[in-house]
Amino acid sequence: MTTSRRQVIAALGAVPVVAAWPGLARAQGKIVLGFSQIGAESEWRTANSESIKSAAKEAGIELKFSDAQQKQENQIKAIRSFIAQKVDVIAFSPVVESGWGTVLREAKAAKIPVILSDRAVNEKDDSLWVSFMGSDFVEEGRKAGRWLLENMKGKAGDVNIVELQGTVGSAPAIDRKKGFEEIIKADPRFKIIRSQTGDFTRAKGKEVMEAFLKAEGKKINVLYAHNDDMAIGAIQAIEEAGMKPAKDITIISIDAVKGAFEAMMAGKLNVSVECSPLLGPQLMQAVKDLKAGKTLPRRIVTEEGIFPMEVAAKEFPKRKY
Ligand code: GYE
Repeated sequence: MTTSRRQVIAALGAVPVVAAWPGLARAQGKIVLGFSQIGAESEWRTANSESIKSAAKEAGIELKFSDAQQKQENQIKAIRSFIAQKVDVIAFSPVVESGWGTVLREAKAAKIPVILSDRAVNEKDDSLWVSFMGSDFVEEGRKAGRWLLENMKGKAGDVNIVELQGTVGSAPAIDRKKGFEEIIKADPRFKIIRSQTGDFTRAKGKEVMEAFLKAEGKKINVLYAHNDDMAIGAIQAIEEAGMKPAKDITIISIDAVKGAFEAMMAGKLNVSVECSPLLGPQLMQAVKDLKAGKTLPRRIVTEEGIFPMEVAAKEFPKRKY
């Protein structure tokens, strides 16, 4: 299995693909990949779609790309249409974790292998997909928590945190909350005083932060946002309330997209934990490997770092998304 840059492969019980999907190795001509994308809710998602489209082109794979506008029902429709079109491989980024069993069984019955891209599903029967590639969201939450603990060492008294969660029921929202809480519970001074979804968008992030500020005002010491877009929306709300982002309120977010680097260089965001959307090349490699009858690792984890504002200007020119 070839991997693109900085990808670590963990082969957790590999599946014999040819035996499981007999039609595939026999397929002729250009490989057809059906991809169901969540939508265009964030800078991350836009970069992810772009990575998939350009990698498909480069790999000579015919891509049927469908945008679900953040609705699970649209993703299910798209997957059914891929099955009807008899594509070679289906890949998708599930907007939420649950509710995929029926459609995945339909794909399996049609002998079309499914790759989960970016987000996981919560289904007991793990024979319904051949591989899951993407980040470790729990670890991202832990990184955010560790940074906070380290950077609040000198502060006396309670640390009041407000949390902007991602899309309700989505893997990154569930896991980023879990990883963060796991770390901060080590110190009882750290308290999440408000937590609400901002659906991973700037507009919602701003709106919910306005409500937090109305309710808690100067009590808020820290904002933990599950993605950069919500943090950027919240920064606007904080400024409009006459407070200084990254100074009056410490701000932590996840993704490390260019918009976050710009906010850090402007001194308005303290830190962003990296989550790479550049999954296209490894997805196309996986599709080719499947077609060649190779065995895919069950889990392909993206390797990622963390960027505090102090290094933002130096790192910015190297950023690809
Ligand atoms: O962090 C967020 C996006 O699933 C990792 O979805 C992805 C998340 C990403 O909308 O910005």
